[in-house]
Amino acid sequence: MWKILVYASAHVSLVRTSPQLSDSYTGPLKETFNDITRSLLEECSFCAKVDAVDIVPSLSTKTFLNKYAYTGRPVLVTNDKSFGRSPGFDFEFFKNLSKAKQLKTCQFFRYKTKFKTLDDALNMDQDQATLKPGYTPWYIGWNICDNKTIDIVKERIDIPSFLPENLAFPNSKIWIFIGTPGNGAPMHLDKVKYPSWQTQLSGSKKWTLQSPPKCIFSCRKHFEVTVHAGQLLILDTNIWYHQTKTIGQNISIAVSGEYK
Ligand SMILES: O=C(O)CCC(=O)C(=O)O
Ligand SMILES: [Fe+2]
Repeated sequence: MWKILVYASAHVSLVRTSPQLSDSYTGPLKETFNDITRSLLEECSFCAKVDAVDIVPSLSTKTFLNKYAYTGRPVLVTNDKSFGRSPGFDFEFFKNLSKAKQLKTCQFFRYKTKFKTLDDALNMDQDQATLKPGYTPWYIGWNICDNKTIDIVKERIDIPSFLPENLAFPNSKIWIFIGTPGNGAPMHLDKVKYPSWQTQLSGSKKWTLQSPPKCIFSCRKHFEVTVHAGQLLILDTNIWYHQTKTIGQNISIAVSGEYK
């Protein structure tokens, strides 16, 4: 059986434009081949027609639901009307929540920093937090999953205007990513339950997206898109490999949630 599989998968790589064995051949090899090809085509259909990340000024709920929400097609929205409700949503805000013991998290990403916990990170040296010359660079992320904290934070969040409220926050989690220029998250694939939106609240961040290696013959491999303050990205982080890097001079702050 393994021989058949090896043989069949070798052929999958060779026949991208004609994914069928000769019509005159029937038998187990053809079935296996067709199964593998069909499942690869299905699994790669989300990226097969993506030439670049779509960039649109705004989205209606209808377009969001029909074209992007569940197709895996990423989109950058540059001028969504939700933006601007949360001017005080910054490092100090989280630092104060942390001091008041109101910031409960389920997951903390320290990335390249040495901070052991989110409280440690938010308690960093003031010069480091405010990017004074000579500061040590940092980039961190975390997930707020405590309902009380979520309610406090939600009041200040810019949920995309086109996202129906009953689809937002299916699992009551909010993600925050903050850091200094030149830093970000390494290339990875997530295992969260749903696709995500992420709003850039300040600074700018370059995203690099990659389609899965198994889609090498169906999809473009590499995409880049820069998200500036006031813009938001819709991305299924479970199917797109992704990496980020803060660019420009300012601290990058972004808030993210899933939708079902
Ligand atoms: O914003 C970032 O730097 C990383 C975000 C990320 O990995 C995610 O939303 O899954
Ligand atoms: Fe991620």
